[in-house]
Amino acid sequence: MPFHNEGLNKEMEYISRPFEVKHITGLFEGTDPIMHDLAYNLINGNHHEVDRLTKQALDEGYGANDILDDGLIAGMAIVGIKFRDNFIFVPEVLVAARAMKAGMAYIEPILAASGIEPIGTIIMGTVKGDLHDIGKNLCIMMLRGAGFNVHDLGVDTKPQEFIDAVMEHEAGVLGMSALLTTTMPNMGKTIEAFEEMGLREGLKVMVGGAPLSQEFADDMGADGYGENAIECVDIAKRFVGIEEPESVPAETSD
Ligand code: B12
Repeated sequence: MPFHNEGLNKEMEYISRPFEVKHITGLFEGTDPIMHDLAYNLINGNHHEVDRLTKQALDEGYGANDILDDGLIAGMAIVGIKFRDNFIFVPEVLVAARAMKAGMAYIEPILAASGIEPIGTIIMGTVKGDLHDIGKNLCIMMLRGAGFNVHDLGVDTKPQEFIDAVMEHEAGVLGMSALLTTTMPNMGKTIEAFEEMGLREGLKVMVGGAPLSQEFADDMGADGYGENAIECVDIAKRFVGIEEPESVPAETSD
């Protein structure tokens, strides 16, 4: 088994797609044991351990960016795959998110101070009339983990609020979530509002939520539709010109 941490070696057994095994192995290859420990504890939601190990790694001289990439994000990549493949469910993802947050509490201020550029700025919100936010929050957590600067507008977001936020933060990507068939049309109305203001050009719009489909997304003029948080990250990366192995469709890659 390739890694120092026995638990992490076991986690690899959940990854079946060959290109993903290669990708994840690549993330950990050549990295130090403390990164494997960090990733393993993040995957399993041990936020006290992630807190302790992140601090220890910083004290030992590891860079904030290396801890983020080699420990936290690498661990979160496995969480995403386990979630997509139904090995874990929402509660486990939320505890992993809490663990990620524990590590990010040390990392974020350092990165902010060092001026490392985020890979893109995204506005995310659940549309008007809709109070569901668990899926949106998972997407945001994964997007932040992937290096995006995400502004969360919360739930029940009116078209004008999306417009104001996109303008204020000069965001290139807008993500909308809807869980109710009655609120899904508010995504289309928001896109129309951007068009009416002459702000649609140059903005990439992605949509998601359990009742949505690619067809619905196409009909209302969205640029991308994602079925889960992994796809959300893949779409956002594509929008900013980054292609990842995760983008390879499952049926062509197995
Ligand atoms: C939890 C829940 C609630 C909670 C919400 C808590 C919260 N903070 O979110 C509460 C109790 C508040 C609630 C209220 C209601 N709910 Co409710 N709720 C659910 C439930 C059980 C789970 C939703 C969920 O969190 N799923 C888990 C997450 C992880 O999945 P997800 O949201 O789909 O997100 C993933 C993807 O869709 C995607 N994604 C999501 N957003 C985005 C965005 C982008 C850009 C991209 C790319 C991807 C993406 O990635 C996510 C992660 O993988 C669903 C049933 C179900 N199984 O879906 C009903 C459900 C959505 N609710 C329903 C209803 C009817 C209601 C109420 C109207 C009930 C009532 N009579 O009051 C109210 C409406 C309140 C309102 N105005 O919004 C119905 C909707 C039916 C319909 N066809 O419209 C459902 C389907 C239940 C049912 N079978 O009847 N609900």
